[in-house]
Amino acid sequence: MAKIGHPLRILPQIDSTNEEIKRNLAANLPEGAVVIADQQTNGRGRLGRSWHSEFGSGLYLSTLLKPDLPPENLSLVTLMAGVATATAIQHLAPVKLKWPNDILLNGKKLAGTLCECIYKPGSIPAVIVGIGINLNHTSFPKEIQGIATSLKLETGKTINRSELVLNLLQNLNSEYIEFLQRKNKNLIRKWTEQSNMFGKTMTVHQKGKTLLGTAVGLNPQGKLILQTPEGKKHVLDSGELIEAISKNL
Ligand code: BT5
Repeated sequence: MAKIGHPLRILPQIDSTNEEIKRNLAANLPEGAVVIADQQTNGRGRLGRSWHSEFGSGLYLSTLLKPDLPPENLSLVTLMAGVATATAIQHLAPVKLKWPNDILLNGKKLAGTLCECIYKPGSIPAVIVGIGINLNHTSFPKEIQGIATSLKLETGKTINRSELVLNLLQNLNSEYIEFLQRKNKNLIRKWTEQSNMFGKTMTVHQKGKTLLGTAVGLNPQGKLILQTPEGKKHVLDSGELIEAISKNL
């Protein structure tokens, strides 16, 4: 396994760090390569959504992994990225993981991860792990003002991006080693410990229907299990929109 962070490129501006990695795949970009940008002009979220990436205020980072594992293990990469990110921030503020890819602080979104798998027949899949963290933003655009926050807004402190990057890369490395060793139970336990979703009531919009239930755990593939008031268990897909009914999820 290559060390995550070698090589490391820091760019003043790019459309999206995930896209930049993707563009370099054909040139045999090595596993562990990292791209960081001071600003993204087309930062991406999941499902075609965008990621607000203003100049100099956030951490916008992507890395390339090439895990030689069966495809069913790859769904856990998002949880791995979440655990590494939350662990890297924990000493600055009490962040919480929200399934599948959010990192919340005081109930607002502080960071998000975007993991993209690229399969090529006969070769190990390329997994691009993108991480966006709001560090020193003092405000957000109207559309996300009510849901987004930054470490500066919540703690009053100015965050040093380089220190956080070092911490994040160390955590990504150690989580990735465990991931390759298929210590999935460990990963799921760590994710669960850093989340406050469990035991809370929430609604889920699933194929045109609304489901009400309590989050009771993650299955071995890292999917969320929701239990309805009648005791029926549903396994959720990550595309489904979850809204907390309880506050501070
Ligand atoms: C995510 O998507 O949370 C994944 C974010 C990943 C961003 C990183 S930055 C480095 C790398 N390069 C990229 O191009 N992307 C990755 P999702 O769960 O779909 O959440 C997107 C939603 O979060 C948006 O629709 C907004 O509602 C909200 N949002 C957008 N920008 C935000 C921000 N800076 N802080 C908090 N919330 C934001």
